[in-house]
Amino acid sequence: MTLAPLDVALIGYQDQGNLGMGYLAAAAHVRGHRVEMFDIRDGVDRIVERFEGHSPLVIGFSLIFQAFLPQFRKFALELRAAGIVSHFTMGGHFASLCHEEALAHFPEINSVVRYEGEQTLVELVERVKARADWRNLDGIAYLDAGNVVTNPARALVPDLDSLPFPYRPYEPERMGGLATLPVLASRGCARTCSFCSIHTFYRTAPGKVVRVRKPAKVVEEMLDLERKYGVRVFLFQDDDFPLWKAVGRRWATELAARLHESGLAERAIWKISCRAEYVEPELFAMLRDAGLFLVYMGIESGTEAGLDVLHKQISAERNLEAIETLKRLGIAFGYGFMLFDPSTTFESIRENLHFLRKMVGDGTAGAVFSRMLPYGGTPIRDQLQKEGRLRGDITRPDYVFLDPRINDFHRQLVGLVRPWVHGEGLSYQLSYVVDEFEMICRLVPGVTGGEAYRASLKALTRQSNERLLGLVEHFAESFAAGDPSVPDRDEISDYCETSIARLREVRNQFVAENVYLLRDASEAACPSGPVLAPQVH
Ligand code: B12
Ligand code: SF4
Repeated sequence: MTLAPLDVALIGYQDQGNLGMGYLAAAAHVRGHRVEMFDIRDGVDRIVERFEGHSPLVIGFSLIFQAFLPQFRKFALELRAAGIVSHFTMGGHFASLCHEEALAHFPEINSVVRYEGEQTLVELVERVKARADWRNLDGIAYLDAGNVVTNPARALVPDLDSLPFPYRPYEPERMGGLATLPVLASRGCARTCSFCSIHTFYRTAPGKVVRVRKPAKVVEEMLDLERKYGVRVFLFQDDDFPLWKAVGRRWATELAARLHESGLAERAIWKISCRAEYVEPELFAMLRDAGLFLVYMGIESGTEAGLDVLHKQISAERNLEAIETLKRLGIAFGYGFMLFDPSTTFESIRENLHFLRKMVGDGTAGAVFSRMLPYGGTPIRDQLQKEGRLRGDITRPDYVFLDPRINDFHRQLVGLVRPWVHGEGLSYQLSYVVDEFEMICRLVPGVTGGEAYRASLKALTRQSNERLLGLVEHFAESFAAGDPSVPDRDEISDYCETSIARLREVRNQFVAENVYLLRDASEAACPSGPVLAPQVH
């Protein structure tokens, strides 16, 4: 059967379901437009094939990460070479905040849609469809004879509940065999961390920065996802889950009450990201009883100087207190931590390692850390530029440290700790398996061997963390003292590989012991057939 040609094709990364594209597609659908979403990794040929001989009116690129800009441009040029004549547009944080740079590096694009794109995309498609002039639309920028034209920014969506639920034409990803999908309860963040593009994105556009959905609508969407896809694990992707002050507590109390009323509190679990100062024992005990199982926090630094440079507006002690509270309440946690920021010294590295030991030395989560990167549109990037310390380019925004020895130290350390802290490194695998176990404990009653498994995971994580943190500490000390020797890379790789093999063994044994229970839970969760907890490979 040949379908009508597409009005809009949205192209981007679809990991964990891309909510930005889902919201855009839904907004265009309700206005009667034919929209499909494509993962850029499908490649030009497969995507063009799915256009069935017709160029869509508009192709919208969703640039979630600025480093992908050259890849998106190459992709667009290949589409053109394949005869696609659509209007090309692009949106996302970088495109919105640095539209001039985006247009300079991708001059073939017809327009950029800035900030929240639902309304602007719909109007753009309608103009293109009617062969009307789109150049005077609010919310866009474009090149006119090489000059950037920036139209007035469009106001943020005032009422998030006025938006249709995101379009999700895909199978949910699975953890422990259980279906998971992302949801949003709010957009925006009231804080002003110097390295973050989220607050600048929402503050630069006119309108209220933080907007929160009604708990009833959030639960309605969750029930809808449970019914359609058997979702048991909801990942809230809010920039900062709305728990701030009395108003946040009231909102959370209503959400919890509605989750209990609907029965979801007993059938489903959920994860949030939030600031550490919201983590109060009573509030979080209530949220845990309504299904909260995992909290991600941007801890970022264990030194007051680092927290200051990053403008986190919180103390290291308060961050630790939040972690301790979560541990006591039995809620799993993940965190972001920037061992390297523009203020880094050997002394701050030492203090940060001490902090990480306090936080995860007991093996409750894998030790992870990164280097702060100066993304486009962030205050710290502007500051570094003023100081003449900004380096790199769009794909690799970077800066130099004040102590030049840290530049060399960082470069060497990155190679050494890669087996732990790259995307599939040991620390992340440990945390993944710990989170998966927490999910299983909450959703699959009656598993056997759980306590022994938990103890093994904790012991493996503790050993790994100690090895990693010890390595960084010794290397930093000897490097600072002028010792040129570097730890043995092969030994490190062997250690991480052996630990991953051991983790796999322990995990697969637990799965094998509980195979029927897990299969039943997965079958109940998935209307389209059972999916067993995958083995760790
Ligand atoms: C969920 C999330 C993820 C998820 C899911 C990603 C996905 N496929 O959607 C995962 C965990 C996979 C992820 C991974 C990464 N992420 Co991420 N992620 C987020 C997060 C927290 C929420 C995204 C979201 O759903 N927002 C809600 C929707 C509704 O908003 P939106 O995406 O902005 O879309 C709206 C507008 O931007 C606009 N728009 C967007 N695209 C388009 C396209 C068109 C055509 C139009 C018209 C409009 C438009 O309209 C949308 C609707 O209003 C954001 C922070 C944030 N607030 O956006 C970071 C964020 C986008 N991630 C970020 C980063 C760095 C990454 C990683 C590179 C991390 C890493 N080191 O691996 C990877 C890259 C992965 C990839 N392959 O793309 C950065 C990007 C920084 C930058 N300036 O480039 C952000 C901004 C967080 C931050 N401040 O550090 N991420
Ligand atoms: S890092 Fe988190 S708390 Fe800070 S501004 Fe960004 S979203 Fe808000």
